[in-house]
Amino acid sequence: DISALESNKEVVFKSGLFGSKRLSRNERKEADSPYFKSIQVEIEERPEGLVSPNSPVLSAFPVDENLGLFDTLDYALKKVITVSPDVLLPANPSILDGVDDLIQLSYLNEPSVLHNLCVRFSRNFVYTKAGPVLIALNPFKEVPLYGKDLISAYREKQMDSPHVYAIADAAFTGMMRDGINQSIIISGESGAGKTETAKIAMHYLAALGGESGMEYQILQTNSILEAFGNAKTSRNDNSSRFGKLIEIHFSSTQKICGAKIQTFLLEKSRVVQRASGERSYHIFYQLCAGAPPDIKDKLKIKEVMDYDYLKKGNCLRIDGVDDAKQFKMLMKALDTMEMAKEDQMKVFSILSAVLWLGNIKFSVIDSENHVEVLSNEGLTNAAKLLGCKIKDLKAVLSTRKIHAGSDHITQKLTLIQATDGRDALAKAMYASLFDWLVERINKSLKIGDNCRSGQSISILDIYGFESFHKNGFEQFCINYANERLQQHFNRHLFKLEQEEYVDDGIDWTRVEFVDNTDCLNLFEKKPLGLFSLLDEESTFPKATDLTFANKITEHLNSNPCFKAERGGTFGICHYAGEVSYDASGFLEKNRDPLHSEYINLLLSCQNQLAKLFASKMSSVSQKKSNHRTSFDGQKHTVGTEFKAQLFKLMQQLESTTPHFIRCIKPNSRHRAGLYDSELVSHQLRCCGVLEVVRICRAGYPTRFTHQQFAERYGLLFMGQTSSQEPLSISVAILQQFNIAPEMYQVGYTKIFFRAGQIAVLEESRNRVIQGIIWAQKVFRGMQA
Ligand code: AD9
Ligand code: MG
Repeated sequence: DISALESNKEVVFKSGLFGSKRLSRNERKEADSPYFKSIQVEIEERPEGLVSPNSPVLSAFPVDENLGLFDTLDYALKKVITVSPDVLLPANPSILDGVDDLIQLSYLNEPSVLHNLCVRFSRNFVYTKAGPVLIALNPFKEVPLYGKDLISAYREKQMDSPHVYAIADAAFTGMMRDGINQSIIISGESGAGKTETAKIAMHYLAALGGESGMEYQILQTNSILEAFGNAKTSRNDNSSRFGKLIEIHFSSTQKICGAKIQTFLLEKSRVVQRASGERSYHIFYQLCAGAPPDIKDKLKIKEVMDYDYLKKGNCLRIDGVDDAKQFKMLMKALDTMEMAKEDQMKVFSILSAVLWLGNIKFSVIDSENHVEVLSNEGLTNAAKLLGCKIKDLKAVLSTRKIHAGSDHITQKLTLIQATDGRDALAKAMYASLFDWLVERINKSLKIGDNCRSGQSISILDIYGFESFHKNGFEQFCINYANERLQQHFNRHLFKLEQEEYVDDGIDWTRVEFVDNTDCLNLFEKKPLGLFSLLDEESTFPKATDLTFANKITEHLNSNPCFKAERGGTFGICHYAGEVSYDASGFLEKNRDPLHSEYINLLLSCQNQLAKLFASKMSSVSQKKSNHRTSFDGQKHTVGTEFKAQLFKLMQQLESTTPHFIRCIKPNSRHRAGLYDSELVSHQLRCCGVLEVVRICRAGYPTRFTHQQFAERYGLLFMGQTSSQEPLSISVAILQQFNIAPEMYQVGYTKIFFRAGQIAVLEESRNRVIQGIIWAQKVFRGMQA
């Protein structure tokens, strides 16, 4: 801020690159100019993001005052860097270093926010508030912030520093006090700590509301869902591949009396394929490593190495994870959920069947690539586990019946068709198993009669915004979900912030919230929105991903959030940045076909779970075919169902008081103590924290009660007031310092300041205190 320079004020500088250093009066004199010729800035040397405790010092000289360019000389590195003053931003006075709540910062610029989080992170304070939002930095190590004693301390209000416990407590208190259901909405990118944060919140609520033993069951659901729904990815060794909402119900005596879990869009493609270095779902490896010999024998379970589905991705183990031990814990968790051993065996038999399906191989028999199924161990074991005839399984996997009038023609499948069909069957079985487990868990956690109060706290752990080098249908859905959540976030934060102004009676023109309606419309509008057009294209047998990309470009080009691209890709301007999507696979993933012949085969199986899954699939596919021909436009495609699920979720959340937690990943290497400012700033932007901060800038982010203000700055007051009331003193101080009337507002209980205002008072206060100390020294010297 060059204007601050020219006004010759005592200023502190901070930029994306630089740390901060306060200039003393002497340093200013040494600068030998009414303006600063030489600015000293401390640089935080960050070898690959590491915060160095010994920051080398840089000097900055204006090389061309007209251009306002600064040369900075790095004494340590003997290197001159030229920076424009635009990159220099005012830093906060040192009393604000590491504040609990970013709202307390006088200057709310990005570097200040980054600096503040970094200071706290280096002290192991991983939690910081950004107004009503809790920011949680992943420590990637055990931090002494959890446990019974701390839970009690937060419960008894002996602790008030930012924490997940404080958020969970606020939710609990709010629910009890207002009788309104609450929600804790956790977001952040993969590996940022959402799932861990959700568990920490659950532990707090379990400790508060535990009595019946159900709280223990609720905590155990995590082990089960993580075994079946989490996997090692390149970003997180324990990445959740589904979204989750858990609703915890409380009785009128404030005790947990039931819970309900809802899941969203499991990534089922992972069962059959994945990127290199990634694994399939944990449960497969746990089963192979940990199942006792009798189960292994009965269910034909072999080693991980023996399965084609598990060998893909070239990653069989996770460092520091003992799959066998995890399996024992899973069995315990299933026992806790009171799942009979018999049912557990059924679950394992499906898993084993899925794995063996992957080992089924085809041999090409003619020049048109038609295939036959090879008779191998995969085929016999899969048929045995499913309880069907080998010959039936063979037929379904390699041929298709075509109706021609009243005749049936049997057509051979090509290698690609046969492999896709086999994989679709494996994926459908796994996804059905996952849904069945969730249903089964919900039965155990059944909301009982003592739950009549209807009070609940929901915790949402949903995949964060994703932007990779290549983005597909999964990212498309995930990012759409995040747009919806962002809208919810904006609305509530604006509302809450502005309500405080209105409640305190200050003059306030409502600020409309930053709107992402355009982007949501781009997805949702009928008939010309992304989902509708995708559905339409999905019904044309001849359509391809390329014709889909062309079609949306043709119809949506005028939407400001759509960016036309060439070659089957298209861009969307999300609130968190522009993402380029590759349309390949969109149609197939949206249709998610499972041919009725597979369903019929499963229906004829002796394996009871397989049969049950098939009857569900059959009713879904019935719906699909009915609705395809109906006029209501409601299609049962993956996209449309996901959209409907989200609508329901948003409605549910809308009726609750929300509490937001934004998880941040401090580095991509999963290392403790490493703070990569660039990565953090990217996430702060993506998850809208800077937006909240921006909103605060438009408003009055600094606030003191009249009493607090009079106490802190009373010593600056030179004159006399008619009354010793805190409010009179406060107003007199404001006048003495010529604080412009538009820079503050006096409310019934508080004084509200615009960003940056308090720094002036704070520095005067420091000078006065320094003066007093100096005078005392002189006085003592005179006495001596
Ligand atoms: V994903 O979108 O599901 O891929 P999450 O859920 O955001 O992701 P997760 O909670 O799984 O991330 O955290 C990743 C890893 O960070 C964990 O396995 C822990 O090793 C580590 N972590 C996260 N939070 C904490 C914490 N509060 N304390 C210690 C943590 N370690
Ligand atoms: Mg997770």
